[in-house]
Amino acid sequence: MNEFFKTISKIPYEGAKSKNPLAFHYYDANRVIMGKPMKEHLPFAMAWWHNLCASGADMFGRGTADKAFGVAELNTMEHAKAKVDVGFEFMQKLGIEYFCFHDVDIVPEADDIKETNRRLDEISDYILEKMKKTGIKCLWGTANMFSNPRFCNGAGSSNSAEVFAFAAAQVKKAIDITLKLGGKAYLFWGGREGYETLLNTDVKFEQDNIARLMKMAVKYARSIGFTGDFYIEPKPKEPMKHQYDFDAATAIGFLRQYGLDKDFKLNIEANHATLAGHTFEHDLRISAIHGMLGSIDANQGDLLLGWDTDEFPSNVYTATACMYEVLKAGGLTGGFNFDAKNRRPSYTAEDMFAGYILGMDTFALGLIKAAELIQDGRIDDFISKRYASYRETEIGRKIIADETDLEELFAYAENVGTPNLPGSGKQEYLQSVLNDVLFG
Ligand code: XLS
Ligand code: NI
Ligand code: NI
Repeated sequence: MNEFFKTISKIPYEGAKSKNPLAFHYYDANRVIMGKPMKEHLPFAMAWWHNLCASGADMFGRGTADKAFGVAELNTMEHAKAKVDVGFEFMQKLGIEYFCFHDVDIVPEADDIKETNRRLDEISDYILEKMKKTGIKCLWGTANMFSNPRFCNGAGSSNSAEVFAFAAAQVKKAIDITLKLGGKAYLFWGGREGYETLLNTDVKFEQDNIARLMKMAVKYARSIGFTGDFYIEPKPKEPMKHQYDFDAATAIGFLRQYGLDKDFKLNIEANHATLAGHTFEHDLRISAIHGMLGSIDANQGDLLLGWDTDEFPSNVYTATACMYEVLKAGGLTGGFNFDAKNRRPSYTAEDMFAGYILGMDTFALGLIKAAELIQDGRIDDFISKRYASYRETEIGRKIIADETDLEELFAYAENVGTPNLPGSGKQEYLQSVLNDVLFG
């Protein structure tokens, strides 16, 4: 295999003082934090689609980045193989151990599904060889059921039974390939599983059908020996106005309603949480308390814009809050997939590395600071004391032991007459604690 990034060698860790743009400043793979090396806390993954396919095209102009990777004809199997070569070189140089893919990222889709499936068999053999040589693994696979025009009304939620059948066929093949590549999980992001107007939509029918497709996927995958998790990746809008998997809480309700909660967990994407009007850490916490925090799409949005900008994460406050949730949850069974792309004017090969270095360093800093915050203990201590009245008073103990009722609490309140205020929330003090840990 020819080296593609000839001027870039393996990215070293050089520490925060280094001015080398092609070095890690915080991500030190083997540094032990809370008993585990950084690389185990942070199983990073490369997103095939942004890194190897997207060229920066938007609705106002064509791409700026050359993702031909030296191949004369785009969207050929030769091009698909060049992406594999370049992708594995890229991951090796960054020390990234996982990748995530959609079916149509790894091969060009043909008009006839039989030919697409043949191409998928061919490319997955090629990928598998590279995986064996490098030790790089698959985090999750998925089927792209939103780009092709047949999915304009959704996939599982389509009004057309024929489209539903094609969605099912793609899911089957994508599960086959994910299993073949040893993927840890299989993901559903319901890109067009939503609607624009109730004037043409039967919401209940569509949701029932999405669940049918997911149940078939679980049944089939288990029958061929796939033991990994399934994921739903919630997103509130874009491309559809109303998306059925609005946020973590909505997706959890859906999974429970249809009895899918034993097989599924959530893949939380930072930019999707903020589009839903939540912080990233909110959706992580909601997933974690339900035992459904599976994996993370690590990126960030722009709060001044109303769409999914998929930026490389640079915000250390957010990364710290995220890693605090992850550490408290005991780590991820999945990983951190950089569902992120360079800004359109950052179109060079070096920019591809700069994006990942920024993202990996930001999460490394977040991990270091989250561990310090936990070791500092002031936040945990404050939260514990804030609820102390349920442990330290008789009435509190009765409430949480489910040993009281409205009549008794009514009598209690009448007896007290006027309650004490519940104690200061001390938000400003706690924000100072966070700043002390981050910058002190
Ligand atoms: C789009 C989603 C998508 C999923 C995979 O907004 O983030 O990239 O992660 O289909
Ligand atoms: Ni997204
Ligand atoms: Ni995503």
